[in-house]
Amino acid sequence: MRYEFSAIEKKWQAIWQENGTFRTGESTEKPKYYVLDMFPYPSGSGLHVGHLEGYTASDIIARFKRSRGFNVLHPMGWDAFGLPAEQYAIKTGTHPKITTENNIRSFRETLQAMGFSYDWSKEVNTTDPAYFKWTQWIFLRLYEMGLAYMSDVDVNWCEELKTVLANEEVDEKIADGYTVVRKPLRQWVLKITAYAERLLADLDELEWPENVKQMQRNWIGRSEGVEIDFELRCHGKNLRVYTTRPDTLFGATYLVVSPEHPLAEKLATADNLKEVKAYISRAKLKTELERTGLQKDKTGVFTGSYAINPATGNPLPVWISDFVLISYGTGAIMSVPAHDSRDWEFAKKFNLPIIEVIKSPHDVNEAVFEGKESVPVNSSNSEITIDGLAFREAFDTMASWLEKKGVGKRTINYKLRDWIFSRQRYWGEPIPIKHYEDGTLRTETSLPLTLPDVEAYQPSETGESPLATIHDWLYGSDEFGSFRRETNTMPQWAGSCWYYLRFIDPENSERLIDPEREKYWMNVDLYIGGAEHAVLHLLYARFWHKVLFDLNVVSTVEPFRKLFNQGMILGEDNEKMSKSRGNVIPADHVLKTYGADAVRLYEMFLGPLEQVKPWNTNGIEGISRFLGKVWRLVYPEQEGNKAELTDETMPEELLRRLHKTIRKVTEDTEALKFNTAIAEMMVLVNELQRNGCRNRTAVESMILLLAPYAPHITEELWQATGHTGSISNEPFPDYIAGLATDSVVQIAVQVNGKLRGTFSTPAGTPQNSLIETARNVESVMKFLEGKAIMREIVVPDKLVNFAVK
Ligand code: ANZ
Repeated sequence: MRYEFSAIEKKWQAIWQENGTFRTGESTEKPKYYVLDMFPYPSGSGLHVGHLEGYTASDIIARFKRSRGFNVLHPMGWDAFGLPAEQYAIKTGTHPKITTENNIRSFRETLQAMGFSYDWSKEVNTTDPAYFKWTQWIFLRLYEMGLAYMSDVDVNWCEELKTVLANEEVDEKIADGYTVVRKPLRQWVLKITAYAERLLADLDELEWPENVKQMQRNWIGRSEGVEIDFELRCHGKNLRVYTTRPDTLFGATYLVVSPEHPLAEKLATADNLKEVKAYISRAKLKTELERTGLQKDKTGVFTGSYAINPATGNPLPVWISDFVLISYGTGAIMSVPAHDSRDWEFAKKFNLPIIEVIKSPHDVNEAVFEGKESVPVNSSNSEITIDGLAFREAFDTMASWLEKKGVGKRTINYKLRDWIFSRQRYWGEPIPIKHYEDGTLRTETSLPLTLPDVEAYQPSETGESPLATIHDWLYGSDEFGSFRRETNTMPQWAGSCWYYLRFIDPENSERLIDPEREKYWMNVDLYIGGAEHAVLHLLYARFWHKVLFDLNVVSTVEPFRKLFNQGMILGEDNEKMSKSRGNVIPADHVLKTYGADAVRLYEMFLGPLEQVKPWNTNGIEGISRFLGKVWRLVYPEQEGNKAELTDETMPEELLRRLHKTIRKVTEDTEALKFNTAIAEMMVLVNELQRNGCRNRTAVESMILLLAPYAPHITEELWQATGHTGSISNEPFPDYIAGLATDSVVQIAVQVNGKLRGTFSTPAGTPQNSLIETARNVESVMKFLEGKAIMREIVVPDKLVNFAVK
């Protein structure tokens, strides 16, 4: 019989659906395993082969864990609020709900055609009022806890999209060609900074890729420093700066404040006022990136005022420059041009003094010397000296001296900023807050607060959301008076901050999640997704999770125990797949041509899961041939009957090969090393075929090993070999340890760490006899002659090393 993937795949997908094969078990007696994908945004362009990579990986794990006796939760849903559906609505007038529904249908079909073993009864959709009721509920808890507040903030305003962007989104939008400017707007802000320390500390415990943890650490950006007061001459006031380098105080030769600093204009003396004012208004027009970017040309203006350096007693000129940000530290700095490159450039441009205070290998007037490796010099006064001290000691000595004098205070600063949480959009969760005429705010009493229908989706020029035009929805009154609803909606990140919880209990209308279920299922054991979410989504979700922990809604402090980033699949041209490049390989197309099992196997065989790798259509043909060989283990002839499987004994070598394969596939699958597991199965299939093997255990074991990878063909063959019931309910095969090792191993013999010979020996040969044989290997003997053997080091089955003198 021929292998007709298309009929077979459809047949089994229908059976799985009908029988609810992948329904999550209700029993809490089994150990649980929660394996989660980063759920997709259902875009209009559909899924491409890149999307399927991570989903295939998580599906293999889900199926593997089921066959290892776990109760597995493997759900799927839709992160469906967001800009593209709204942009499409602006262009076509189609309600984003309609677009979203259509896209979801097409996404779901593709995922089902891949044979993914999702429990579809747990599907969630962030735009469903039954879902976002709870997103709004969380917002109200944040509000009550003082973690959601309104503030006039300088926002990142995107001119073309007419909306505010999060700091985290700015770079990407600028790269896409949008214009982003700073502009003050009244916004909802979430106080993620209150959780900075916990977000940082708890990273250590997570089984996440080190680079992702590091990116989060950098984003949080904890720094230890000192705030130092410089007494302003003629003002009777202090100017407070933040520095991480109090050890360089003796080298501070001028001070700089941000243009937004409350003292900036006040510091201007009459002579300088005009220029200062002009500078301050020019700075407003620049974006943060333009100000802090690596642009060489520093700008600035002298205020005319001076402040006293507490270490030297010298008056230092106070400047204004836009490279100092108001949002960090105190918005003012002490400049140490000898040892900070920005300060150095500024000093060169405006001819300010440069004083070496860290021993430098070159003249600091010629080039800056940064870093903390060297020691302080020129750093003494009548009360203190830090000359010659190492950084830490110099820092502490100086900090303590400043504190004792009452002009300094140790502080910790974070780069992390509070999260600007409102968007001037239609297609998002309405923020459930009412504004009363007297200026008070109250929370909506009945959730969900749903979106009204609107005629036009375009945000207004003033930056208000289209909701502001729907008067029926907008205005109302209750016992507290007349109110106007909040017209901002939540950003796209909101729904994905907690969706992993809703999958556990999607139908619950009473609570966000049932506490018993939460205790059983959390944490997520394995979370698979793209590295592009290293900071944004993963940081926001961790923040909300910690808030929910504080509210006793969840019992764990972190949501995702283990994270795995799949490497991107590039187009055949080695470039990132994108519509504009025209190199996108749509999932539906390859599915039709090669079938789900081949696509699944092929994507996993492309290379290590975490690596970036190009698609290569030729490679998939090889996988199809492999599936053909598997098929012929049971159906050896194209037109003929099934093979008779027997209990014939297998040759020793083949038996060992079988058990080695089971062991390797078990271990590699567990470790998400799918490419090497597949390679091992290919070897076994070749060997079985070469030996014309009809042994039932061998053939059935091979089918069981392949089942998580290629679920359709293996179901079909499982049935063909006389079984009823789904192969998905079968346990993964076990190996016999004694048979799963090599029968003969190669031992390397070294003398003083250099390879001098090898020999073969049965696996498990005891140490003494390994040493004995090694000593007598001819090529080794001459290196031992006349030498005293001080020590033998043995790695069983691998190596003997003689340390000689
Ligand atoms: C003196 C000094 C000497 C500094 C030196 C650095 C090197 P991190 O480590 O990132 O926290 N700084 C402080 N506030 C600033 C602001 N609002 N805008 C721009 N720069 C600011 O950076 C802390 C350092 O960045 C501080 O330490 C300060 O410069 C600068 F050899 O003070 B330093």
